[in-house]
Amino acid sequence: MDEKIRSLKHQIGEELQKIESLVELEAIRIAHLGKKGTITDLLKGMKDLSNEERKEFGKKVNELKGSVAKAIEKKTTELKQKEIELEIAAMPQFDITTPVDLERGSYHPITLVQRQCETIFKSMGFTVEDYSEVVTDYECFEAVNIPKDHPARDMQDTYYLENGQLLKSQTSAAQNAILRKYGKNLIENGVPIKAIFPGRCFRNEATDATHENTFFQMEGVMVDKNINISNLIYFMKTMLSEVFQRDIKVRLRPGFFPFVEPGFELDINCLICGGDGCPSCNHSGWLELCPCGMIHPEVLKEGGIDPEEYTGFAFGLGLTRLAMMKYGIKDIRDLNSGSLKVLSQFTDDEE
Ligand code: FA5
Repeated sequence: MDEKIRSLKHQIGEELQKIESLVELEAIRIAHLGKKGTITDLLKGMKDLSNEERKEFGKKVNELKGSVAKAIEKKTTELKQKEIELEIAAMPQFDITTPVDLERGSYHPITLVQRQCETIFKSMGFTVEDYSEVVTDYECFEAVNIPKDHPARDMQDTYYLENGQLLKSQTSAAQNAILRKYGKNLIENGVPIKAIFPGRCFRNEATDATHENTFFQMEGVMVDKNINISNLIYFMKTMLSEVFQRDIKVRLRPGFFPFVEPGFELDINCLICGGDGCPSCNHSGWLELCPCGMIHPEVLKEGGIDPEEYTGFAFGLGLTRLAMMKYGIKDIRDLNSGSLKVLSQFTDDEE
């Protein structure tokens, strides 16, 4: 009987060595370990043995069963590993170091200048605010000292919605909310209000090389005790020299806006023609870029701030025009064109 066990063990070992697939392995498992398998068969011969021999034989058969099961398990792992290796070898091979020619997206030039201005102003202690594009008549006009029937309303052809609200025609629409948001901290803790708020503006205007009906502005306000025009000029100068990284000619001239007193127009020497005059500057050599001024006492009052105690400046930077000047874009309409040919040429300075 022992001989039978030994030769069966040897036979199974040889069979396991020869096979190369999981299917063959399963056949071997059934042939030897299955209900009608060779190992179960061995037990059938036990009836002719004495009790003692039977015990001994049963133990050996069980050992054989265990070692065969273990060998099959080992072979299963081996064959599975081999199958995976074959699958990998059959996959299409590629070299991950090969350079690829993927078309990269790029930021819109307005996004680029907006981000740059945000970085500049943040470094000077300003916070960046977001504001809705749909506003009320109060926010856009009344709160900034443009009452109903005021002739200044004609300066901006506004898009009105059926519900009486309007599409923001100027970022000054956020001034009142900003004064109210930070006024408490100014009054109670002496922390100056320093905020910028970029945003899209809409005006029902005829378009040309420098006018769009949808364009971006970036409003800025600073309010504290003793703020004066020299503070305003300092921040405007710093912003422009940071954006252009070179000296550019600007001029400041009186300008009328109901929410500032005094008010200024800040023009930039046209960088498309160098000031000689071209369609991009309406042949004047100058481009209106950033009107500004000292916040009107009525606007401060409406924002909950005492104009006897505090003063401040505000500016309304034309971001879209700034992008034109920075990137040498001759016609403002190219910026809203959606043309990738035009827009994909611009990259961030830091890239
Ligand atoms: C205003 O909108 C004022 N709210 C600016 C302001 C803020 C003044 C705070 C004083 C204090 P204006 O309408 O001039 O002003 O527009 C400001 C700037 O936005 C312009 O100088 C120009 O650069 C840009 N801008 C105005 N209209 C257009 C347009 N149709 N297309 C492109 N840019 C425009």
